[in-house]
Amino acid sequence: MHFPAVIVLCLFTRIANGEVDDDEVFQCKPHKNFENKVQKIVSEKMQYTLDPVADDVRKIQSYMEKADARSDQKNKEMLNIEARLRAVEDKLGVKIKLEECPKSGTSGIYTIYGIAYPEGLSVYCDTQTDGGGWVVIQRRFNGKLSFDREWDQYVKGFGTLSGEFWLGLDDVVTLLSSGEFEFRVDISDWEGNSAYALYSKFSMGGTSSNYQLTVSGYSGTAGDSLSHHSGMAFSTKDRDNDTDDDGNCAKDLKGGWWFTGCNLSHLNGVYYKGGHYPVGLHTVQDGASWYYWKDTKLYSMKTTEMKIRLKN
Ligand SMILES: [Ca+2]
Repeated sequence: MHFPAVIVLCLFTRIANGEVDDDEVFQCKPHKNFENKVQKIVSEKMQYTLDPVADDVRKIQSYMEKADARSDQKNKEMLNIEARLRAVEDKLGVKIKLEECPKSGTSGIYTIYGIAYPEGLSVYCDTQTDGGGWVVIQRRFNGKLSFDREWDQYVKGFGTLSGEFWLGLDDVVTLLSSGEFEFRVDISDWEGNSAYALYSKFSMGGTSSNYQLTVSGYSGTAGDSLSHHSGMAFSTKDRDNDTDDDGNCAKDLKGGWWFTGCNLSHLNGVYYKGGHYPVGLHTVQDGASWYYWKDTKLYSMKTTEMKIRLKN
């Protein structure tokens, strides 16, 4: 694996250009002469000398070689590399941005780069809401995509970024690992109203915890319908991790979520056009719901977006 070298080159390229560029020379491919490449970028594009950070660059290179040589130590070495990168940032007086969506321009599909994605990850970015910079992890707006899916699909993601989608738990966990994130939900109903819920803290455990959710620090207009689910593992119809000993919430409610036994929110529920669905016809409350906004679980949202943003 060569991605540590790739990461550093990408990051310095981003420093030099102010953003990711399409310069073929620095398209995140491994380079043998790392120090010279960095020097070239820094001196030509930034008009800086590498001297203040030369030792750091050499140490990063050393860490990269060690990480390459001992894959079992990879994670630890990568932490060292990241620490060194932070030191380089401090000395250059330039902030290296990781895992971020643009904070202006048009919302849509972008490629973001970072420690775990040296060659980039395609995501849908919300560049406008509350200052932009949001990586959208779930988006629904027409009901064409079924969210009644099994564990593996929720882990890997499904749908298309240009349409409705679920980014995937693994990618979300990886993105979250690069720093502290805030979380936002934007929802709208079928009468033209919209609301949001913002959480100042949002994190998720990995696969060994069944993607356990930690969320707090609510503000917004939609009401806090997610803190209730903090501490819960993710469940799908084929992986019942809820607290209902008798039932299977994800199976009954037709979508994956961090169910208790069962829910105050479930944005992956059934997309009922028109919003309301009658009691009696459906014996369970399986709509795409956000309880404290609509004061009833029997209402399915017209649009939903779940998004994360790196905190400054
Ligand atoms: Ca159960």
